Amino acid sequence: MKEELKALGEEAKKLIEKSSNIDEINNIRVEYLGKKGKLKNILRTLGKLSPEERKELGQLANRIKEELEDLLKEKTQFLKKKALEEELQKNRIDITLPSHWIETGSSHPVISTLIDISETFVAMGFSIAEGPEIEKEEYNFDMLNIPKDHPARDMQDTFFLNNGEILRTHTSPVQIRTMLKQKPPIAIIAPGRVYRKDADPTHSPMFHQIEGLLVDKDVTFRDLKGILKIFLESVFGKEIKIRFRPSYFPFTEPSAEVDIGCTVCGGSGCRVCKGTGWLEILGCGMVDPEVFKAVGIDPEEYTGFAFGLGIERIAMLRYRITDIRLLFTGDMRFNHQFKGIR
Ligand code: FA5
Repeated sequence: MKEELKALGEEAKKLIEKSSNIDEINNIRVEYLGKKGKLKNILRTLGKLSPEERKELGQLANRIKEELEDLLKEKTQFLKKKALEEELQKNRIDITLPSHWIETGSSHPVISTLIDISETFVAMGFSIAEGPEIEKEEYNFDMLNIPKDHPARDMQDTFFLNNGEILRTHTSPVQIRTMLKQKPPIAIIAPGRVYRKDADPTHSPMFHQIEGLLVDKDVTFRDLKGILKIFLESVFGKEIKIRFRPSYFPFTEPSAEVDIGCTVCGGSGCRVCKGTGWLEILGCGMVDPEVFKAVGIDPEEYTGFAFGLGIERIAMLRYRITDIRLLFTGDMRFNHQFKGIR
């Protein structure tokens, strides 16, 4: 029986050594050390032996059992480690490989400028109004005190549509639309696209304007100057040079145009400012009584100011862009230069 036990132990050891996965190990454990296993089977027959032999064989069986348990444990750990290493090897991630490049977009300089300007006016209490780009001549011209035969119509070369409507030449018709549906006090800005037959380094056939309108009792030209100064300083910084030049618009009286010192050349003269050192960025003035009459507001009771500024011009001066057409070509090399500006 002693030989039988030893042979069983050796047999199990060889199997453990040869085993190559956890399932095999588990099977060996059940087959040799389990309740109905081979070792237990031999031990069951111990009863037939003398007490001395029983003791001796009992001790031998325990030794073999402990030895096999240790070997099984050791092999299990070895196989688990090996399996883990194989798994890691198989799914290895090379962290030195370059990652996928995700191209991020950026805000267009015209849109960033439009948002910044709008936010400055909203912070001063103006709300945002909108109007259509396809507009009635009546709102774009007539009610703004520009009758059909008025030479001022030529100031803004117009695109006419077949249905008798036009592409709005400025955002000023939003003044009319607002005053027709809202009674003073009014404080609005109206950003949007406008269209004119116009094309050179500082003029584009489609461009953006922001209209401003403030109507209340006792509004003066001083209020207009103050608001525009706050706005220009917030966009260009306190050191910006500003000048008000007397001008003419049929819908404002008195009227002015505002120029700022050319930020591209610093005032010495360049292509953008056409050698003058100044660039015109907006038109403004006190709302003409004729406009108030056209929308049913009493000019004896209310006064107001209005302004209209060109966003592209402001973006050009802000980012030192020398040709307005660059803003609309969609050339990614140009657009990418403005990443992160907003
Ligand atoms: C007007 O359009 C008036 N509606 C502005 C106004 C509103 C005056 C309210 C008084 C009261 P003007 O045609 O000057 O005015 O245009 C205003 C601004 O738009 C200009 O100062 C200029 O900055 C910009 N602008 C004009 N034409 C173009 C163009 N073709 N491309 C880019 N910007 C332009």
